[in-house]
Amino acid sequence: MDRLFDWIFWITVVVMVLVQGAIVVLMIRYRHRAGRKARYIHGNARVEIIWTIVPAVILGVLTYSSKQVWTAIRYAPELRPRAVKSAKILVIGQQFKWNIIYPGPDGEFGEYLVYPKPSDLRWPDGKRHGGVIGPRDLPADQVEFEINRYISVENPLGKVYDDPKGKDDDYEGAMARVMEVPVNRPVDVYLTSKDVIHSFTLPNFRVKLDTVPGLMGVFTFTPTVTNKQLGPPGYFEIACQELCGQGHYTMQGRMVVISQEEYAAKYETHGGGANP
Ligand SMILES: [Cu+2]
Repeated sequence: MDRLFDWIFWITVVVMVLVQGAIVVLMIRYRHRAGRKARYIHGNARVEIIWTIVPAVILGVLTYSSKQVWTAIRYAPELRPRAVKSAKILVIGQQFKWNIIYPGPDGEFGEYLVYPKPSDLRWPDGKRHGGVIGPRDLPADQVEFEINRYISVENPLGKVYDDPKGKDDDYEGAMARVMEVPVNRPVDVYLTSKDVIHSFTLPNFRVKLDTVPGLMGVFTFTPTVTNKQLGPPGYFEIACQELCGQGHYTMQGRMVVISQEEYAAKYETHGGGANP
């Protein structure tokens, strides 16, 4: 992708120098002189054909190359061989923090972001809140308070606790924690949002994608060096690149690339407790 950036940059530089240079030369050559009259000319078909076809070919090549980069980033989970085991991470954006969730040994996420409505017979987690089994049983002046409490305090991720896929998920302490990924393994980052549109961005890896409420996006990248090998500052920045509210500028996170063994021990062994 960096090669593509370089190509676009240098093509743009060359075109800019040619066009601006031509303007300066023509301005000087045809500056005002007393007694000189303007001459009218018709277009030159051959020159016009050339300056249409050349940019068209350049744009065609750039489009084709961009499409390949885009496919590698966005469709890797479907296109790679089955045998390749990626590391999956679910990121839920919310004002103004990133929630980082690992799928556990089964490699699959449970369901999240399920929240109560005032008309619901039962609370989504099957427990009692506000002393009743469902928001429908609450008086009108209390229901908003209880639902807000559920969303912000009781079950902020809206986790569905009885989803079998989610039983082994590593989700506790998800909010604003450091995201850890294994080196030399494709990392699939699944992205969604609890409230507004954010944009999950890893500037060092040239990948970013909006997190949209109600939608699940995914992109893939492969780190090639651990933070231990790189030295200070010992982490990569996670940024939000969508103006998402007053605290947008505080919505930073950290990502650390660790060894494959360390990652497997921490996030892919049963109970997640193999590491001391
Ligand atoms: Cu944000």
